[in-house]
Amino acid sequence: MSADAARASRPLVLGIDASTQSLTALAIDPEERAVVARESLGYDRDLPHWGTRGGQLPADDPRLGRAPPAMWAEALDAVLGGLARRLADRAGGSLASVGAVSVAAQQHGSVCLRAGADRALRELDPARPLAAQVEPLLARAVAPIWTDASTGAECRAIREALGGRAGAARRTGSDVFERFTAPQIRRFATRDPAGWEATGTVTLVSGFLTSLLLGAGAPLDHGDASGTALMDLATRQWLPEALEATAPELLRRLPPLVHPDTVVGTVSRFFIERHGLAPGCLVIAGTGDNPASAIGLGMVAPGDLAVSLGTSDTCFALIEEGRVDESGQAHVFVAPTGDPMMLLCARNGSLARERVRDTYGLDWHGFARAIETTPPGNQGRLLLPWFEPEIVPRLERPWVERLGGLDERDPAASCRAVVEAQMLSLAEHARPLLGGLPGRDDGEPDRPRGRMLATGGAAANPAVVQVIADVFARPVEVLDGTDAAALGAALRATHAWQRELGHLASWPETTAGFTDRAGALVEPSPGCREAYAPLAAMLREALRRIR
Ligand code: XUL
Repeated sequence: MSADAARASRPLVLGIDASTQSLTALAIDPEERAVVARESLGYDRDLPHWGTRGGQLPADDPRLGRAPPAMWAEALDAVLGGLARRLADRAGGSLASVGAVSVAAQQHGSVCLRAGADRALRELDPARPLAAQVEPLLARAVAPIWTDASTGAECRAIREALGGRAGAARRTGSDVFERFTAPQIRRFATRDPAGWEATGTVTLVSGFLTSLLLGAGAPLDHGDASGTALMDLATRQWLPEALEATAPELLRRLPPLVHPDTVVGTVSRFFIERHGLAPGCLVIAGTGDNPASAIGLGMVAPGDLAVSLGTSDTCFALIEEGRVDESGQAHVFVAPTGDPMMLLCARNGSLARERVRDTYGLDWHGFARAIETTPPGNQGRLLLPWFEPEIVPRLERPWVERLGGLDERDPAASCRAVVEAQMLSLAEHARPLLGGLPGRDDGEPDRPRGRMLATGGAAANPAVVQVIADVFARPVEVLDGTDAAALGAALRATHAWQRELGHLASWPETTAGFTDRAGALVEPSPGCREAYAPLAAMLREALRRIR
């Protein structure tokens, strides 16, 4: 056997990420620690007959966020076909070498399947496309997704049943948010009782796609279930008070809950005959894209923290057991390691940076220069960056304000001021869950900390990364997170598969070689804690005033 052929027949693992706008599959070789094939499809561009824009269906009401689940099924079918061809091009490889597969997907979205869908899934015809066979199984042709903001009234009702913001956060890990699954189910069951009656199973996007792979109803993992507002974070069981406040006879419609590291079965005949997967290929419980990304970025120990700078900025971290944010801004989900993880999502990310950059007619290079020519802490000046309504902090209306005498005619100070305000806001809102951040007043001693990562488009800008290191007072590694969720899914599948084979690989052993640092560590500047304490206090004061 040639070296190429030998490599092509080595066991592979598959990770699939169904994100808002695209579906991506990665095949990895866990032994060689390499991604061996990638296939990706964008819904708008590659499946235009569904009529989506940005992966969702256009709607007159801007608060609605909807997508057709049958489109995700078609994407899965197409991407696996494409991936099989790519592997064949690689010295005759095939999906038959795949030992395990797992799905990551956009969080919170709910898919309603008709009673009896289980049997139909088992009997899918491999000679026919998947989407056409899945469509009749849907009790609701569209799924609400995480961009939906139409459920304010439903959130209030469920929040009240859970004892208000703090009560909801204590019980479920988060306050009840519009995009979370429980208020979405409540809205559907109330407005379309016949549709609810016809629903045999209500599952998440990750659970839906995992069910397709299994040819049977798949359990949900604790990670994705923690974004439903229906799971008791302490016991990791469905929470009776939340079920009752959401919809009648909900429990019998919900899948069972499992630890993220669970093998839930093997792939169905459809995928064996249509795409050439092996009969014994294991299916690992699916999870949300954020928990999967944590693994895909190599965040495997409590204290590991990442800031991802994109259209929206997110900050996530593995945290200690038992912490929640009773003010209801930050979420606590369950990470694939089983540890709790914090997630903060700020909408005014690159948009706000671009607004300020464009005001002064700069390009990104000029924006970086502006930051470099001003000192950390910006001599006490800050620019509140909420050009659009914000998620964290919760703001229904835009709020842009220059503080500490920041002069509009000063481009350099303004560029630094917007980035510092964004990072300070993330740090400030992470504080109840992390402790030990600049300007803290919780009196906690410094504890040993893990890795801190920066990823996403703006992390390519060294001046911005330096601000992150300074504000968080931690050395920062820059990582390319483009396929973090799909890679995380593949690494989760690897971990669970090895466990099934009796190899108890640790998480650092599983991720090593895939998520290691590429570049140099960016160290915090000397004196940054002192420089940011007054700004952190100024931001806290502004937040009190705004609320
Ligand atoms: C997280 C959230 C989004 C989606 C995006 O709470 O709503 O990050 O998971 O795919």
